[in-house]
Amino acid sequence: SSSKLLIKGGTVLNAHQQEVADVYVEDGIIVAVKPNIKVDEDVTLLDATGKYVMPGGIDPHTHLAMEFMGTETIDDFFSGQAAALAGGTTMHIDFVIPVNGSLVAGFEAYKKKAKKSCMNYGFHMAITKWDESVSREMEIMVKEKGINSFKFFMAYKGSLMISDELLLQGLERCKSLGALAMVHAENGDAVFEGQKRMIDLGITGPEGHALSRPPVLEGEATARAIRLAKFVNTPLYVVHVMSIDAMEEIARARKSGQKVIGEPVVSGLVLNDSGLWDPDFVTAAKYVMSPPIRESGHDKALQAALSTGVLQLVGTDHCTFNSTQKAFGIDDFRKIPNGVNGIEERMHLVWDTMVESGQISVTDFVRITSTECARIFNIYPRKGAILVGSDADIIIFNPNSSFEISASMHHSRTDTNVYDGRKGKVMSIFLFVPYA
Ligand code: DUC
Ligand code: ZN
Ligand code: ZN
Ligand code: ZN
Repeated sequence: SSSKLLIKGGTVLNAHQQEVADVYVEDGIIVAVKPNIKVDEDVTLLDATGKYVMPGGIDPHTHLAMEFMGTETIDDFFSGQAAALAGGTTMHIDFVIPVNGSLVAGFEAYKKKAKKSCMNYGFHMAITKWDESVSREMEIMVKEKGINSFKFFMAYKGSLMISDELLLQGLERCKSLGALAMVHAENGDAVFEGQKRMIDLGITGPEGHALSRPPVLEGEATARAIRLAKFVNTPLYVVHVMSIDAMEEIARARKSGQKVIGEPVVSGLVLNDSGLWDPDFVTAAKYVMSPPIRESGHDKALQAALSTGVLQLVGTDHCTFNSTQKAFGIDDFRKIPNGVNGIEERMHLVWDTMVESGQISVTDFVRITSTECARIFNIYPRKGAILVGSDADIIIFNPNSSFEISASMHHSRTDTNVYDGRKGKVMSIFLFVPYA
């Protein structure tokens, strides 16, 4: 038997157009998109009149079941994906972390973690050190495992950070394999000095985290990565663009014709640090992520850059730790596990911040939350579109009905939510692909 569904009368949104049409789905694949589709009686009918019908969100940047800073993220592939689905995101791309320096071992470990999955996912690979064997294994990843994007760390001195010399080798390797190089761009040496300064001044609380790694260090590393990518002549993807400083470097490079992609994350677009550093540790520590949430002004500038195409898609860096885990850093902000939630809230908050404010159109919303990610990572038009032949990862969005985001209602396992009290739109999610 087959599953058949007809979504009737909604406004179908794609990145390239909007139209009032019906969407007919069989066995998880979109079979027809046009007005007034007639079907047999065994077809399930859904009335979407007055609602938007659009491709499910794709989050290009998540960390589920990741071991990091002496602990493991509280959301695994089940709870993280449940949260994603509840918020209209039907696919995400997570970062494989190598095991004992081995990419292959890391990949196998993540395949195991991902057995709990209830939706499609993809993988990038984080490069946590650099040597000949990593370089060799990159080829296996690209040719045999389907991983085509590699992230290098310019921060996390003493653990993940690599030197410019090694970053150059990594960029060269990406170029020769036809893979996309990604960077976490903060100057790790300077962050290390900044952290010492804060501790010497007796600033040990969560506010010390932000003060120790200001926007200038993100701007410097972003500029350096862009120039090194230019020297090698290979495209660059800058993850979690959190500051005007970094965004302006990306704008300049793109204007000159260089292939640079900038990914802001929801936290950088909608939060700023005024009022964040509450004297209560737990209240403040939940906001600690890297790069840090910036002063007021960066948020609005990143929104503007997204609306003009200087930045192209929105991720989350969903990386959740509960209050007990955050408390590892109660005496020293350097030990607070870095990361905030967002996989469940991204679609809501981008809609609220960008569409409701009139900064982007409803079709742009689809582009920056879904289509652009599918294009960059080679999964379009199977994902990221409501087109004949695409996967039926479909969301129905009611623009006239809201709810309040809260830690008590969310689906993530974490006990806090950095978006508490904000508004989201009511939506339904339809996923008909069998996920084995
Ligand atoms: N930043 C975070 O906040 N968490 C995960 C890793 C990172 O770079
Ligand atoms: Zn629910
Ligand atoms: Zn990062
Ligand atoms: Zn990340």
